[in-house]
Amino acid sequence: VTVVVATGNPGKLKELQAHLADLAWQLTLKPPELEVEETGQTFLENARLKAAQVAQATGQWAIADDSGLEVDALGGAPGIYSARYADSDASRIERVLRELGDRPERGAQFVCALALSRPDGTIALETEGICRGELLLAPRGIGGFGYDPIFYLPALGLTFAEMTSAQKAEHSHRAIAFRQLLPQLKAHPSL
Ligand code: ITT
Repeated sequence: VTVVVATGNPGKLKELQAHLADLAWQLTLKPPELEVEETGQTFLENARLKAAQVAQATGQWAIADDSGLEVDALGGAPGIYSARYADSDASRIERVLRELGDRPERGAQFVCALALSRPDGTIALETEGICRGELLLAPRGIGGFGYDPIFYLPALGLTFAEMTSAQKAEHSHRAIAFRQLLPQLKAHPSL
């Protein structure tokens, strides 16, 4: 079966392709001109919107990921606005660090919602994964994308940007979401 990976974010796309590599799916890219407005109020709502609209526009199954960083001391910001918080990864990181300042409360979590749509735009499967960590005072590491350089996992003593892609693929919010979704994808009668 052909499945469209409904993202325009190259860092995310790479990780989604890696998580989906075990399935016997033919993965295709979202047509770049196809942009979905994220009008939802939650990660899951936005993941559903993106999957459904890309599926209907292409006539294929589509999988979407809506994700972001929730900072405890900022009341969950940037949350679903993570991609819209500033116009580059560096300035997004700068803004979060500036708003958090040197507050001792450093807790944060990454959230990843995944939704799989049938070609008609109805949602077949969905799930959400959460990874808790801490925000550093300054970026560390060059791997990954987005907010990875400031997101620190005490259990590994590394930021997401200091991990290998295999380590991030084992511990991330996306990994946690896929661990729940993959068995359902493999068992799905139409896939
Ligand atoms: P698509 O909607 O086209 O998939 P996007 O970048 O707009 O791309 P989102 O709306 O889901 O996607 O925004 C997610 C943002 O949250 C993303 O741009 C990053 O800034 C951040 N983010 C999500 N997952 C991340 C990860 O694994 N590491 C670092 N930052 C991440």
